[in-house]
Amino acid sequence: MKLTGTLERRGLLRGGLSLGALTLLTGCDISDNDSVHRALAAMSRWNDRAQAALFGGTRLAPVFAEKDAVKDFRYNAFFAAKDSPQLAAGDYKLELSGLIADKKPWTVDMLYGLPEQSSQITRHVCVEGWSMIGKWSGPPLSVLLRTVGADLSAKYVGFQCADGYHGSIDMASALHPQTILAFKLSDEVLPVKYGYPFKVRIPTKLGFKNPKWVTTMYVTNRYPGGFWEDRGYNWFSGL
Ligand SMILES: Nc1nc2c(c(=O)[nH]1)N[C@H]1C(S)=C(S)[C@@H](COP(=O)(O)O)O[C@H]1N2
Ligand SMILES: [Mo]
Repeated sequence: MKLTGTLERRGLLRGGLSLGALTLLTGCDISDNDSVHRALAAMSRWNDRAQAALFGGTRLAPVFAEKDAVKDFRYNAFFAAKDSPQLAAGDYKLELSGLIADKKPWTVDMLYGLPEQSSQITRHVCVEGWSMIGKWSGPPLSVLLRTVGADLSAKYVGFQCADGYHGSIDMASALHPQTILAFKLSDEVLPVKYGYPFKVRIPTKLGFKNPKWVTTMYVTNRYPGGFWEDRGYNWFSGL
């Protein structure tokens, strides 16, 4: 933490590194695309770890008043809303894999019956340049992780979705009190296009880190990446 603190003060983490600084640090020739790419990827992974260490898992996202919550929420995915996966309560199952003791799949009834359900009015921020305040309700993801005997000392929780999307978060973010399984939006059962039967709502992270239509949850120590992360977005993407 001492090193990251010093770097933070020097503005290195906040401001990013210039190409010149990158050359000095890595000794790589910046006219060579491959080595620049490798160096940037290494820096980015280091930055993810630094951000995770700074985050620590306790900082809360701002919450808003009931009147601020937008009812007609904006839809986003890498395809049109009409093509959203239609998951039916009757045959839906959340599959569990990886470092989880009880891998029995979960039905919608079982999920919706989880205790400690509460509401949050928070801001969703999309990297594509829009943000919106909404009201989501459901239990903390930590309740499910504890109930199924997930290894809480593992590094990552990953999600696979019915549309082929996938994503992963650090364990501290997975256990964060505001990280919830959102079963409702604006006090109504989550509509199909917003991720029915649930979206993992993580107000401390950018919108793309909030997976919808989740069909598998897994716990692992091996870096899982994600749909947008594999295309160059920053993995930690904290707010
Ligand atoms: N399965 C899945 N989840 C996803 C996406 C997606 O394309 N597929 N898009 C992400 C992005 S970029 C955003 S901004 C939010 C949009 O959520 P919303 O439709 O509830 O506003 O979902 C995120 N989760
Ligand atoms: Mo997004």
